Amino acid sequence: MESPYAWSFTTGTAADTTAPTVTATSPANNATGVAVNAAVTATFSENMNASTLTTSNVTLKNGATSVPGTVAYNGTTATFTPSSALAYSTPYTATVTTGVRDAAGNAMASNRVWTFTTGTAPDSTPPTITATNPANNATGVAVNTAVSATFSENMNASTVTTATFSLNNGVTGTVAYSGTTATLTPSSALAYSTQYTATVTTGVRDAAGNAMANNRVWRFTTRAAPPAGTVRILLLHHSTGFYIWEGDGIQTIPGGLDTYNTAHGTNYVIDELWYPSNTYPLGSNNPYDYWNLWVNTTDTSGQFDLEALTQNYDVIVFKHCFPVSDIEPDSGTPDVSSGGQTLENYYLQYAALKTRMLQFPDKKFIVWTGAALRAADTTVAKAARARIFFDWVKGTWDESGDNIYVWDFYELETGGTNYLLDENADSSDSHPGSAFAGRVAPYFVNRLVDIIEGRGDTGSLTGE
Ligand SMILES: [Ca+2]
Ligand SMILES: [Ca+2]
Ligand SMILES: [Ca+2]
Repeated sequence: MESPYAWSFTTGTAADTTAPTVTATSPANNATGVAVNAAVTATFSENMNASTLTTSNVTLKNGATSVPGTVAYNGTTATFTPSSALAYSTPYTATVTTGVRDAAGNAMASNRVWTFTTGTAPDSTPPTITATNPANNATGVAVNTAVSATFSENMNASTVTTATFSLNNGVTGTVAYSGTTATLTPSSALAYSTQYTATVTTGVRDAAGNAMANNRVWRFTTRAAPPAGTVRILLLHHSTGFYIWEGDGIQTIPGGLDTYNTAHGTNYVIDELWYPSNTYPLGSNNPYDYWNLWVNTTDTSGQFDLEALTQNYDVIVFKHCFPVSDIEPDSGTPDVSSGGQTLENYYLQYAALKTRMLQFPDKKFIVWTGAALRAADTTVAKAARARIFFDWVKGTWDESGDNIYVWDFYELETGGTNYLLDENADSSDSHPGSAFAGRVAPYFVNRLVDIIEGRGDTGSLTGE
């Protein structure tokens, strides 16, 4: 036998029967903030039959609307390129259908579907200034004020500088930016009674680089200089007034005024006086009693009259204790010289007092509204009359431009109701409580200082 003949061979590979898959997509499924010029790609697990990668089998839709575009195939990646930019903030659905086949003709087992959402439109809106402090045309502005501008949106902080935010009159200072607010802090106090112009230029830009459309310019005027000499103030009161004078033992009227003097270099000196004194037979401080002592002037109980009081004081503060709010119905026969506590009599007495105080134009008078009664200490009708009276005092009787002013104690006590609120009251009666007194004593000081310094007609009536 001849030698055996040996040979070898290799069988061919098995035919490809494995379906292709999509191994990666771009954008990824559920991607957000996708660029509107992004291409959409699908990468397959193997080489594909390029002729099957068509716009029929690789699609992009917004809802039911097809996005026009072209499909290219390279490597193992099919790319759908939209004909134009996608819309902002819009969801899209990409699909590769089972119409695509691998090189051996195997179809994908199922459609591959994924979604993504494009990003928001870029900011092309110029920023604006929504508020300024001081406001345009503000008057009585403190000389130690900072000046601020609040923008409609976040700004590029590096554009908010002393070059883009400034005050005129040679003011130097620093500019800070925080939140959406730019603040210019002058290096030293502004001048009194001076108009300033603040400017924010179009050099400021929002975070996207948009400039303001126009410069923002506003003006304000600083307050007048405080009186240089001593201002003497007298608070006439009975018990309710003294409760506020003492405050809560920490916040007091004289303490608050001392603090103000120290901070502002002023010399406002306040005294208090139980008035009328106990030698006055009626022992009360209702509207009738002030009329009797200041207008009628026939009292012989040794009370200071208005000439005597104004000889020693520049500012006279007067008030009533809570019995003033115990107001009876009108009788129909108003009488200025009646001690009857009716609206008709109060109106006449206040009118006469006003005429009298206007005879002292170099002095200032402050009437302290109230006091009010607790609901438990009065009736609905009496409390309603008290509300009518004190609304009349501040809304009708008090006028701008004269030497008479109001501190609206009644509003602080009642919180807008007709009654001394229980939480503002002493536990036993309609006297103010200590916590309330401590809270409002600084308000009185604010109001007093406003009036002394010429802001009586523009400042808050409560001093808050
Ligand atoms: Ca295959
Ligand atoms: Ca903007
Ligand atoms: Ca007035």
